Amino acid sequence: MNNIFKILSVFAICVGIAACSSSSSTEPEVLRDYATQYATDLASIDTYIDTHYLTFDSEYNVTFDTLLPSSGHSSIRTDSAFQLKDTTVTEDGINYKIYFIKFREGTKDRPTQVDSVHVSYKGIKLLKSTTFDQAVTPTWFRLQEVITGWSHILPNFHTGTYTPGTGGNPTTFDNYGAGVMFLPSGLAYYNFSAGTIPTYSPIIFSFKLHELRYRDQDGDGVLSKDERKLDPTISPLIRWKENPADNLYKKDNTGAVVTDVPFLDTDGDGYANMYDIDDDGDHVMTRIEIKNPSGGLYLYNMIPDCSGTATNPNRVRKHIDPACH
Ligand SMILES: [Ca+2]
Ligand SMILES: [Ca+2]
Ligand SMILES: [Ca+2]
Repeated sequence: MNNIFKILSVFAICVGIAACSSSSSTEPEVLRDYATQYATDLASIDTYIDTHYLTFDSEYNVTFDTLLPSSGHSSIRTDSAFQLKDTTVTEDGINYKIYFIKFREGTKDRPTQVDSVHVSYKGIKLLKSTTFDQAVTPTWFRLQEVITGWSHILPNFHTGTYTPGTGGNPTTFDNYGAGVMFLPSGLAYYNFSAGTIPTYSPIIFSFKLHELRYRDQDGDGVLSKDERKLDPTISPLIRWKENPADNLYKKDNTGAVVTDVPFLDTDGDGYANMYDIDDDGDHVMTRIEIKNPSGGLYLYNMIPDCSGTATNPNRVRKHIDPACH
């Protein structure tokens, strides 16, 4: 059962049509105050990581258990076999702390919050250390369609390499990003329950990021990751949540830390570039503007400026320069 998928799909539908079947197992409870619930969840998570330990094998399959004085293990917080990190994200007016562990960062591509990822994972109920959901075989899903916590943590990891299976042997994955995240309920299912997950449950996921697909939501030929920059003049190295250096990806082009990256809407028509087929509002579709001389589309890094050159890394690319037409 891939609950992470199904529950959120139901959730999205419920929100979209504002009426849900009363027989649905995901019928929400009365909404609690976010700040109060977060304080409760964070206390539970802090207690858990001080009173439990984890072990992992060479494939980063993770097991959690209660820490006993005689067990010879260290708590999740103090274990030197890995480092417990945390990051702060803002949702619903709350600055949520998310603890996570990066067993391995991965070596290849890094997703943004709007891309598709191919992951295997295991979801664990915080208070009982029992598994409620898992996908041993990697599964595809879109980060915009699953619980919020995933879209904040997965962009900290990279994919790895893989060898396609031949002669009936399965594809093998290597060097992929692998980790664990501890999510307060406000970044998970909050007032929804499903299966064995009660409402208002903080939960844990271990995961492996095997592969990703960069998406082009508006089909204009520019990948969404390249349409979400803070500013068209920003260094291409500091695109949104793409920089390999953890401490850089949340900074804008002045070096200031940004907590929430706004959508870039070049022509100010209310449609963000990643959803706008004419980014600069010059009535020429982006897809037409980025055609190369052989009739194909320029890769983002090759799109020239109005003068037809692509040498200046900080150039304003022609499809977001209305003066080009
Ligand atoms: Ca696009
Ligand atoms: Ca627009
Ligand atoms: Ca245009």
